[in-house]
Amino acid sequence: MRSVKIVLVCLVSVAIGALLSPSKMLIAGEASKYPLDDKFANEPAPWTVKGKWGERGNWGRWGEEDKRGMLNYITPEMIVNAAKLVKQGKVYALGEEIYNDVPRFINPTRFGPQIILDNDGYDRVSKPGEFDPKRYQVGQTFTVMQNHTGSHLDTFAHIYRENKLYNNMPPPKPVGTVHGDAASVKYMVGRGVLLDVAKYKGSDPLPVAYWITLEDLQNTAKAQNVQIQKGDILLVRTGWRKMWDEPGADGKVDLLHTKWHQPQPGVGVDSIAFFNDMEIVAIGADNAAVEWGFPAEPGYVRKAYGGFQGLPVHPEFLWNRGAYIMEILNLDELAKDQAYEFLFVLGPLLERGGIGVPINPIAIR
Ligand code: UVW
Repeated sequence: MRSVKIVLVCLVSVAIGALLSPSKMLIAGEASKYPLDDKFANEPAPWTVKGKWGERGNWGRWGEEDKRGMLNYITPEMIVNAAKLVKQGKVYALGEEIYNDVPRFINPTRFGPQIILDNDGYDRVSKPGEFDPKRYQVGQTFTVMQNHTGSHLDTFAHIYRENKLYNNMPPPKPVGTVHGDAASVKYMVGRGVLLDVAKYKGSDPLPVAYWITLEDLQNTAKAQNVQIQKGDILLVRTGWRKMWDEPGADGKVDLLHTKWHQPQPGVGVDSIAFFNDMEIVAIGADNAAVEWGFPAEPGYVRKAYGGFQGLPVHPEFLWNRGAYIMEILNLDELAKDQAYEFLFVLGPLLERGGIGVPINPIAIR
């Protein structure tokens, strides 16, 4: 009898232990950790439902051959109106400088850009270290870089599903990609709006893994006295940029940029319907991926859209709506000047087959 009791006590303890084990406690805690993630758990992902013009979202909206997606939404009249925001002639460069240690998500493929000085041949026509007054010296460089490092534009071929790109275009191939590439973008000009959420929330940067809600975006706009309009190019400031150069625990330079690589604050799925209703042409931010949940929080399993485990704003913008994403922007100068609406101008390198492209967008007000 005594041994039966001991066995029972053991079983009960094991059961309680299992319930309270770290992984179970994590799962129990997850239900309310990101309530908006829970809220969208049973919603169908917007890119899984039939679109108004064709198979999906904005597919077919501008014809079967269209490669520019939401850029078609911006009319000449909208550009004229955006140009009217230029009052001071003040210009802002929103791109990070490109150098070997440019902010980026570091993984085996996203190495730092290599900008390398060419051999110019001068040393072959005059002695090394001597200057021939009848000649000049020539500096040239070549650049080797991964397109998604530093400030960059995600083009449509970056994210695709069912072996198709936005607008039912064929998937990219190593040579000869002519859809969803940087060359297809041509230009992006329109009304730009900065939402300085870090300032609005009084936390610069926003906390680790902070879910920027639709309410945050709308309240920020209200606090800044600026209206989000249809066809805008929306820039969201999280303040995360400064984390790149944060020292390590020993106070020394952190070559791994550990703090920057914590789960970053970003926009969540509760804003997706709003972006669609407002015909947002592009969204940009000063963090790695614009959206919440990157990099993934260890131990957290995403709930929204039946547990979709990718970054949902990416397929929604790049695949479903034919809209664009810009990452790792420098929005600090705009924020300092409280420049919340401006003419936005981007002329990406017209790289044929380039999926994603380094950018330096210009804001003028
Ligand atoms: C990330 O998702 C981190 O960046 P990108 O969209 O350029 O891949």
